[in-house]
Amino acid sequence: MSHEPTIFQKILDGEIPADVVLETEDCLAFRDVSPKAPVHVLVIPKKPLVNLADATDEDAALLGKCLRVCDAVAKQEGCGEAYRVVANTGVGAGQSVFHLHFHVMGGRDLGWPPG
Ligand code: IU
Repeated sequence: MSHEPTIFQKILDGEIPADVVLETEDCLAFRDVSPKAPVHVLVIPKKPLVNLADATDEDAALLGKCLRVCDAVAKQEGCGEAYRVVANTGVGAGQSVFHLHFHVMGGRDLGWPPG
C-alpha cells in the first residue's frame, strides 16, 4: 500500500520550503505556518513516525532527543523557563499532520488547561 508523503516528509525531503530554526542528525525544527503564540515551532523526528502512539520502546532515545531539541529551541527563541510542548496524538486530539511533531510554544502567558 502506498501513502502520499505528509507535508512534513516533503519538508524533510526538501521538496517544499520551511523556516528552519534548528536541525540535528535526528530532528528538524521549523516555524509553524499558522503560529498560535509569538514562538511556535514544530520539532519533528526525521524518522517517519505517525505520532506518539506509533512509537515503540525502540524509539525511546529518539523521543528523548526530540525533547532535548524542544528545549534547545525554546532557549534559542528566548522563551526562558516558560514554554509549552504539545504533541497532539490522533484526530480526536487535534492531530492534522500524521508525522510526529512537538509544538513548542512560548512568548506569551499560556493558559491552562488548553482547549
Ligand atoms: P497538529 O497538532 O497536527 O494539528 O499540528 C499541525 C501543525 O502543522 C499546525 O499547527 C499547522 O499550522 C502546521 N502546519 C505547518 O506548519 N505547515 C504546513 O504546511 C501545514 C501545517 I499543512
